[in-house]
Amino acid sequence: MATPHDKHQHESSGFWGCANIFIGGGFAFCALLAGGALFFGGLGQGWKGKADPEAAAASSAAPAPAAAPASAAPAVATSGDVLVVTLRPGSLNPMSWETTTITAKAGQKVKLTFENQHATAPLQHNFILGKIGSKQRLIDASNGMMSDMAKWMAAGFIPESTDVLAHTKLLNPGQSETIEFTLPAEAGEYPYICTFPGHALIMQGTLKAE
Ligand SMILES: [Cu+2]
Repeated sequence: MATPHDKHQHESSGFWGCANIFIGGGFAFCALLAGGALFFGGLGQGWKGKADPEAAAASSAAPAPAAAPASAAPAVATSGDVLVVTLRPGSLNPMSWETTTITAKAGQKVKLTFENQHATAPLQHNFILGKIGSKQRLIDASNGMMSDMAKWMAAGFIPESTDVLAHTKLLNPGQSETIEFTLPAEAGEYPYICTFPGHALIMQGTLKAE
C-alpha cells in the first residue's frame, strides 16, 4: 500500500529546500499570527483576475467567491469502484489543502493526484495519509524533523512510521504525482497532512471512510 520510502530518497533539491524553509517559515508566521489567509486570498484573487479572464468575469458577477478552485478537474470523483481525488494547495492559504474533507468507502481503492500548483506562493509539499488517530503523531514527527533538515529533506520529509499508509514524494512547485492505494477496511477518519516542517499544523485534511 505505502510505497517504499527509500524509493524517494534520491529525490532532493537543495535550492527549493532552502527557499522553501525560508518561505515556509515566513508563511507559517504570517498565517498563524496575522491572518495570512486573508492577505493571500486578496493577492490570489488579484493575480487570478489578471491571468484568467473567465475567473475575472466570474468574480465580477459574484463579488465574494470564498475559494475559487484553480483547475477544471473536480476534487473528488468516482471511476468504477475507484475514488479519484485531485488535491492542490489552498488558493487562499498556500500552506493548506484546497480540499480538507474527502469521503470514501472503507476498503476503497483511491487514485490520488497531488498537483502542487499555486499561482502566488510556490512551495514544496508532500501528501501523507495516516492511520486513524495518527494525526498528532505525524505532526510531532514533522516538527521533530527541524532538528536535521538535511537528512529529512533527502527523505522527502516522509516520517519513518507505520502510521504512514500512503504518501507522495516531496513535490517541487509545479510538480504533480499520482499515487494509488487501497484504504484499510476499517471505517473512520484518516488524516492527511503535509509533513514539510512548519506546514503540518495548517496543511491538514480528513479522509472519512464510511
Ligand atoms: Cu506543505
